[in-house]
Amino acid sequence: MISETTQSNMAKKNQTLGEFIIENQAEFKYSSGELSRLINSIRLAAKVVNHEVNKAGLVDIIGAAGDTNIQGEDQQKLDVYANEKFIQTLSNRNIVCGIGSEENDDFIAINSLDENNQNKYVVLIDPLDGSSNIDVNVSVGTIFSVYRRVTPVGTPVTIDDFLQEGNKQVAAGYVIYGTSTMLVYTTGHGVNGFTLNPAIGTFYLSHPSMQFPETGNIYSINEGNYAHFPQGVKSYIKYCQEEKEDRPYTSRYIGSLVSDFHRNLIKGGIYIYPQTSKAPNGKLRLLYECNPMAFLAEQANGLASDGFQRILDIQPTELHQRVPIFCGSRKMVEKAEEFMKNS
Ligand code: P6P
Repeated sequence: MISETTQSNMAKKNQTLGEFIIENQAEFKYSSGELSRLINSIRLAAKVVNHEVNKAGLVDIIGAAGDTNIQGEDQQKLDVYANEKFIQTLSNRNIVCGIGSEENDDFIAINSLDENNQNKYVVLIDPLDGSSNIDVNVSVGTIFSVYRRVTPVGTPVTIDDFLQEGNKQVAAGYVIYGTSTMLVYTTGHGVNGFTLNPAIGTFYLSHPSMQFPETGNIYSINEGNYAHFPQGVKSYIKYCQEEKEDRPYTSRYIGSLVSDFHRNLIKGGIYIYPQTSKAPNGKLRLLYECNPMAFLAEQANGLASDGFQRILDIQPTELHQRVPIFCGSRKMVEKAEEFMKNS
């Protein structure tokens, strides 16, 4: 006997992203269709970037970044290209009043001189995370985070609109350009995954109501930095490697946050980028890497902390600040936090 929930999820499978957005629009308490239009603009940019990312392997034919391709067009670095495409589509829909990006030192104000600018949302993006993997044909991703502005509508957007705690996000998600291209996002009502059918350029609901398994046996961390890790992380790694009833765990590290997170979300696991003696705040950025992944993790019944406190409760102080992150299956994050606290 299939449960009602499974039946409803099965019924939803193969729904298109467009249908899903319309059907769930009412769930979003501010909804006047703006958030839906925002997600739609991310969908469009994801398809455009996907097309270029998948061509990257043909660089020898179409020209490397900085050269001109066979059409005589300037070949751009893919992360620059992705950044431009997401900024362009987000700016064109008259929904967003500001964008913060890993690729831009300062935030970008959209139509800020127009006092009729009624746009209510700001977006933070890592347009192509893990882009160094492109040359070796490893999956990469786009990460996005959405807030309602805190300054009055119709006034210029300020840094305060971006420096909001992660628990104020109204939407967050990622695009993973892998063996298939997926858009995985939340608006605070669970996490849903959509797979692109490139033949017709449509995203279909392939992973409804995604949830982290409560525990798992995969740990993702760059063990090359072992000598520089805090003692709690060193002890947790040794715990993962012990010969016990449920261990040793498997070590899997792709070097692409979106890919490691996505695999752990499906199979169970923990991703850790801790502080080190060389990088006292870790490497990952709070606003457009850790906060969106933490929102997704918690919406998928997982956890995300800096080893001591909830990522989503950290008060940001600057646009590109870094924080340590431990995120994934609930019981695995709790165990790692235990080692951090005891050390
Ligand atoms: P390291 C990619 O540059 C990234 O931001 C994440 O996607 C990835 O998990 C991490 O950095 C890899 O960093 O220092 O292990 O090469």
